[in-house]
Amino acid sequence: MAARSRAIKAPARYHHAVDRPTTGLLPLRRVAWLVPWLAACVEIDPSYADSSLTTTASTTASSSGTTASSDDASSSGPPACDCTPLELCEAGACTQPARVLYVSLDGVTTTFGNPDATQDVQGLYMELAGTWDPYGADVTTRALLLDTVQEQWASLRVVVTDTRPPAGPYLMAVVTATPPPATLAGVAYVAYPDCGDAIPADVTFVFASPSDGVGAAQHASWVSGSFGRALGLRYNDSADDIMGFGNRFVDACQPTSDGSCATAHPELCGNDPMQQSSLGELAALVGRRG
Ligand SMILES: [Ca+2]
Repeated sequence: MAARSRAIKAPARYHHAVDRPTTGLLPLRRVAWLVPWLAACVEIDPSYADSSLTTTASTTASSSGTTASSDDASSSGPPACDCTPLELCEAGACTQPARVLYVSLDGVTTTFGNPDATQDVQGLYMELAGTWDPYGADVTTRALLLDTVQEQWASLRVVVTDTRPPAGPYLMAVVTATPPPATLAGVAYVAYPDCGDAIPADVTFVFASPSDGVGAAQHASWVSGSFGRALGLRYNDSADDIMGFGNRFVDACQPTSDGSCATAHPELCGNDPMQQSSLGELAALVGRRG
């Protein structure tokens, strides 16, 4: 079992930090809190067993269950498909995504163990076993969150949904208005740095509320960042990149800022294991949409 590590995601222009305690699950070390007026902008990466999580699907598609998946929305693109909400539309045909990213917004009760999103089992911290309130947003805010996450993954072969898929594997981000436990105070999201994406059904936590003053768009970047960690992405200090302080996955090599694991595809960046292209890594893992 890997040593636990955690990363702290700080607001823009501030550095997140990663530290790697050498002992087991507890206690956590307190994360530095850098911007008091901004709500939790800290991310923690525990490093014992867990799996992947998935992100959203299109808001309307997943909620209504009647419309096709997300990428047929544009009027001038390829022919629309009559796909199920958990399919992609690629070149006019319905295809199976490489990953399903489930954004859990309606509350959940989790247990601690070998991670399995389908069973609400998280392997992050024992303190994260319990009942978590819904995100609690109105329809518009909820749609903004989901649409933003979907846009952030739009070029990749994933489906993002806020409706729990009937079967796994899928990743799950628990977005909850419940504050984190005291040992995780100030944390924005918690995810396991799943180097090489060894875990297929990660569970991550995003501590966010529509009333926290941060905004659904920023919450979306936390959700996507947590999924990025669950798929093995490392952090950087980019102002643009979700794995830094931005709101999109950047398709360019950038120096990483944490030592959680080697870059999975260093060949994308001149065989430099300390460089990472966030979008390039994700594309290498799940593919780009056709
Ligand atoms: Ca994973």
